[in-house]
Amino acid sequence: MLTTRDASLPPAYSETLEALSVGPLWTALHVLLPNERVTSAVPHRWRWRDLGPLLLEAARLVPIEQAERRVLVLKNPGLGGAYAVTSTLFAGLQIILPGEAAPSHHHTPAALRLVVQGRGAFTTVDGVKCAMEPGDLIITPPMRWHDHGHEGSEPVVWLDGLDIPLVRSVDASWASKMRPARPPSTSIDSSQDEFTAAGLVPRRSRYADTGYPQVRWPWATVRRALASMAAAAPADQPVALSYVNPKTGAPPLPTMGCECQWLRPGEAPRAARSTASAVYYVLEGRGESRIGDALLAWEEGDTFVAPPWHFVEHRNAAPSAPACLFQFNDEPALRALGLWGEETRA
Ligand code: GTQ
Ligand code: FE2
Repeated sequence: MLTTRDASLPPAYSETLEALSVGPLWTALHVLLPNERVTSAVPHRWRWRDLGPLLLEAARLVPIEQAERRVLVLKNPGLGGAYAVTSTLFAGLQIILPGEAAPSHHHTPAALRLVVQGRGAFTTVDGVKCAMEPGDLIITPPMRWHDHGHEGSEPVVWLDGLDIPLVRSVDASWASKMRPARPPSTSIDSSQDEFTAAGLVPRRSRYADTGYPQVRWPWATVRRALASMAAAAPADQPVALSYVNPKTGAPPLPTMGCECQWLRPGEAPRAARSTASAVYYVLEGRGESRIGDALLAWEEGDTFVAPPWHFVEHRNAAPSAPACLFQFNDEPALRALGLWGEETRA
């Protein structure tokens, strides 16, 4: 807590300061500039086993017309009830039923989605139709129109990641009014024709140049790449891939980065910490992660969060199966601000 009044000063002096909207720095200096990095966010895990049934119930209770986006928001227990999973990031689980449509809008916060369950839904990003298969990553960059539809026969759930708390902290959050979703102008996205192989980019794209040539990364492609790497890498070398803009090598979004890590049976890579915060989603397998002093067990479909500057150490607990962890983080934002740093445990 910030102390704004020095009790040793004459009360009249303090009152004058307050009346003039002025405060002493000396009572607050070490809160503003602490000697240790601090965050109120805590490590936490949300189980799919708990949230899956609640999402289905939300789908029964809340019409899509009313909700516009039917999302259960993951609230970090340390952040006082805020709709924030860390001080910078928002995470939520969204559910859509067959035949439903979530109307189109655009906004200054960047968004990404990682498909959790079900087939047949799609997200349209600036007219580009992105199929949603379990494990797929889809981005909706700042100010790009997007809506969601569903042509399949089972509920579809995905994890939404946005930079809403970060954008709000600089008073830059804004969204357009909703408008009804329009039919997409494409039947596929560029991950299906122009970006199907690493190291190859189209000489000339048939898609509009928005600065985001790829907006979908199919899980089938990512998994194949991870499996190849895992088969070849020595046991002491971690297997992880970063999602990038294939034309520039930059992170997929200006503020958020995404990675996928493959843990071989029994593998537990060296603990590391960074000034970034990250939200993890368990694509496959089961294991546990030590985050700071907390030990979080996880299995497929679970989501968990690592606050900034907490040592993170994952372990695949299965004797023979791999474990795959997706993460999104605020590393690009921190790098852009000159605030990024990391260390591995000695
Ligand atoms: O699907 O467009 O979880 O705009 C939060 C804000 C989802 C969305 C969220 C959004 C969306
Ligand atoms: Fe949105």
